[in-house]
Formats: sequence, structure tokens, C-alpha cells
Amino acid sequence: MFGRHGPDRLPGVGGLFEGKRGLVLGVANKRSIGWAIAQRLADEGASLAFTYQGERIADGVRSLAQSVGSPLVTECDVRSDGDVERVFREVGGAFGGELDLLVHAVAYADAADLEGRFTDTPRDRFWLSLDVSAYSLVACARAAEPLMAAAGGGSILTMTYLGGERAVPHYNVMGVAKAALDASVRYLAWDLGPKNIRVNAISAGPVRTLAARSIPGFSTMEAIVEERSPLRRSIGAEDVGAAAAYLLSDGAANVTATTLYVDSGFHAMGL
Ligand code: 0WE
Repeated sequence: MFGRHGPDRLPGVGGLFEGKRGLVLGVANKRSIGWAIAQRLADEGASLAFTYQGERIADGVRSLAQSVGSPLVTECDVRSDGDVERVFREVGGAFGGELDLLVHAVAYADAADLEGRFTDTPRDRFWLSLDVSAYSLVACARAAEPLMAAAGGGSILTMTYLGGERAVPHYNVMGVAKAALDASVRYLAWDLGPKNIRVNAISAGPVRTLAARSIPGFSTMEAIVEERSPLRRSIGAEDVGAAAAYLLSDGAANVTATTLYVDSGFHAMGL
């Protein structure tokens, strides 16, 4: 049998991530970028734990996780230090005290703040967005460090967006959160490098996730990428999955503190 990513493998034989253990945060449904990354890793033999936020999506995430033979699915509200610490204790328990891969695909801003003027962002919702979208990477990296050190090293990957470097209309507070996230990637890479833990980001162009479809003007953004990017095409979650597999693999052994653009080249254009 041949799937999209080549021949199916016998369990335990020959994949790029055979014997690797990973944790994926930020899967909400089958269209999530986190899920596209997870599928790719699982196809190549990784054993993956998952977290979800809120009972509303628990059943959906459990059934996705089950389809790739996950040993652990647990709730995590990344705003809670207690939750993050418990989750990494559970992960350590499931994986013999070691962890190789961490995928952080988490972000949140109040929908109201992705529409109007950035100027109007209230203080509480500004900090909520930075807490969930940026600080959560720091909290997870800190909790992952001993598990990855025990494994002899590891690879951490987060998702960012061009709106953290340039003003993208309506991206607003999420842009500020991504700027903090991008800087966090560099400082975490410096701190964790001596333990052979790499920290990188993928900057994806607009991907048609469920969250994205609720954003007014999303189709217009896709059309702009299709017209003005060097490759003249929009981005699929599977494109992000493939790039993620590279950054998480030993093929990227000397790649850290960097951002890989998966955006059809859009970021390089001036107009
Ligand atoms: O990072 C993102 C969006 C992440 C996101 C999406 C939502 C929708 C539902 C964060 N919070 C929420 N909150 C919700 O209530 N992207 C890179 C996709 C995106 O979102 C935009 C974009 C692009 C691109 C919003 C405005 C303008 C451009």
C-alpha cells in the first residue's frame, strides 16, 4: 500500500523518526497545522503524545491521536504553570524520562482583536495573547529541558508568521505576540544549545485551518499570495509538515535559532 508519503512501513522499521518520542501541543482538529506535522512524524515512526485545550475538542483530539497510536493524550492550558509541569511529568512517565521532539503550534488572540484597530487592544487581551502565544513556548522549553537532556538532545519547533516582523493589516496583537515568540526562539536556542537542544520556527504563509477560516479577509490574503509570491501558490498544511519534519530531524543537526519560511517566497518580495 502506498500513501501520500510513500510506502507504508512495518511498525518499528526504517522511518526517519524511528525510536523518537515527541510531544505535540496545539492540535484542535484534522486541519490543524499541529496535526499535519504530527502525521508526518508518525508516518516516519515517531511515538507522539498530544495535548489539547478544553473538553470541547477532547474527543476529536483523542481520536486523531489514537489513529497514530499515541500513548498519551492530556489536557493542557498553557497559561497554567501547574498544567505545563504536570503534562511534562506525564510525558516523562510515558517515554521513560526522555523526550526528543517538541512541537508548539499554539496561538490565541480574541477574535475582536484580529478585526479592528491594534490601537484599541485592551491591556488584558494583549497579555492574554502574549501569554498563550509566546510565553507558553518558554514554559514548555523549560519543562522539556531535563527530558531532552536525558535523551542526549532534542529539537523544539514553533510556528510563527510574517506579521511578527512587518505590519500585516488586522494581524494586530498576534503580530506583537509573534515578535516576542521569534525573540524567544533565539534566546531559548542560546540557553539550550549546550544541551544539544535545538529551537527553530517555521513561518508559514496563510494556511486554511479552521481558525483561519473564521478570519475575515482570509480568502483575500490567499489570493494575494497566489498573485505576488514567487511560486504563485498558497500554502497547505502538508507543506508545513514536510518542512517541520526536516527541522525536527537529525538532518538539521546544526540548525538552530532560525526561521524557515514556508510561504511560496512571499516574505522576500517588496511589492
Ligand atoms: O497566527 C495566525 C492566526 C492564529 C489565531 C487565529 C484565531 C482565529 C479564532 C489566533 N487567534 C485566533 N482567535 C480566534 O478567535 N495566523 C498566521 C493566521 C492569520 O490570522 C490573521 C491573519 C493570518 C495570516 C488575522 C488577521 C490577518 C491575517
